[in-house]
Amino acid sequence: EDYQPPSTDIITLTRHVLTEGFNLKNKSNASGDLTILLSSLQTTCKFIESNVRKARLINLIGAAGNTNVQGEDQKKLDVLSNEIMINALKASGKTAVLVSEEDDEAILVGEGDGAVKGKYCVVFDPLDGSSNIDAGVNIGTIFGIYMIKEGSTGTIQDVLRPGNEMVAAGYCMYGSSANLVLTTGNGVNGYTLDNQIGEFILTHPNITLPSRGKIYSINEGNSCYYYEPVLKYLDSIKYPKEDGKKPYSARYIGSMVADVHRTLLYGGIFGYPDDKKSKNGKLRLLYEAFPMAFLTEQAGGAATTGTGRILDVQPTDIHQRCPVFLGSKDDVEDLLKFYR
Ligand code: AHM
Ligand code: MG
Repeated sequence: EDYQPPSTDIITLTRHVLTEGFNLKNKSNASGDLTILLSSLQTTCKFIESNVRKARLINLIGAAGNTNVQGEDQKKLDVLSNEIMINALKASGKTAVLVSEEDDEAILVGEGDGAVKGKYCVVFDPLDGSSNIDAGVNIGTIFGIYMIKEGSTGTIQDVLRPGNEMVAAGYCMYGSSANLVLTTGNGVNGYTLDNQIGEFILTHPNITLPSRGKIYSINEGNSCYYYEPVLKYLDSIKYPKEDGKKPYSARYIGSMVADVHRTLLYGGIFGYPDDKKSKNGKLRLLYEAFPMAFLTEQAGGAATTGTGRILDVQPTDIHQRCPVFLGSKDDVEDLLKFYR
C-alpha cells in the first residue's frame, strides 16, 4: 500500500557539493577549492565518528592521563579529534589559518610546517559536549569557514571577523546516527551518514525552523545567577497567562550540537545566557556561537546575544565567549521583549 522502495538515486554530500557548485555569498567557488575543503571536512567527521563509536572499546574514554581497568594510559577523545582535524585541514592544501577550541594559539598553516597554504580559515570545536562523552550522550564537531581577506597571506586578523563574513558553517552530530548539517549561505541542508557505504546522504534538504516552537532549552540550574530578563522570560513560558495556552516543554542535553540540532528540526529556543557568574556566558563566539547562529538564520530562525545580532559581533580574541539565544523567530522575539 504505502510501501516505498529504497531510492536508487541517492544524493550524497559529495554529489550535492559538486552539482550545486556551492556558490558562495560573495565569491563563486569556481576554483573548486571550497569543494575540496568541504570534502576534507566530511572525511574528518567520518573519522571522528568512527572513533566516537568505538571509544569505549579502544581505550579512548576518560580524561587524558587517566588509566583504564587494565592500568593502561588513556587518550582523550577530544585531543584525538583535534589532531584528526588539524592533520586533515592542513593536508587539504586549502587552509591558511586554523583556530581550534583545543589550542590556545591560532595555527598559521604553511609557516614552517611544510603544509601547502590555501585561502580559507577554519574555526572549529573538534568535539563539543565534553561533559557528555563518557556517558555516551550525543556530542559533535562544529566548524565555521572564512576566506582570507583580499591581499592577506593568512593572519589572525583573517579570523577576528564578525560571523556575517563566514562563507560556510556546519556541524556533525554523533548521535543515534551521524548527521552533518551545512550552510554555505544559501539555506541549510542535513545529511545522514550511511555507515555501510561511508557517505553522508541528503536526508534533510532545506531545513526550515517553524516560526514558533514548544520547547525551551537552557541550563535552568543556573537560575540563581540569571538576570531579570531571562528569569521573566522563563516564567512567561512556564506559567502562560493566556487561558488554554500550554507551558513549554524543557529539553536540555548539555551538548550544544544536539540541543541546536533539535531546535533546528523542531523549533523552540536554545539559550546559554551571560549571568552574574559568567560575564559573557559560556559558549565560544568564533567556533560555537557564529556557526550555529549562521545555520539558524539560514534556516529562517534568529540568533541574538539578548542585546544584538550574534553574527554582527566583532571578535577581539579568538577564544572569547558570547551569550547565545537562538531558535524560532517568534520565540526569540518574545525573549527580546524582556530585554528591551
Ligand atoms: P565544552 O566545549 O567544554 O564541551 O562546553 C560547551 C558545552 C556545550 O556543548 C553546551 O551547550 C554547554 O557546554 C553546556 O554547558 P553546561 O554544562 O554549563 O550547561
Ligand atoms: Mg565546546
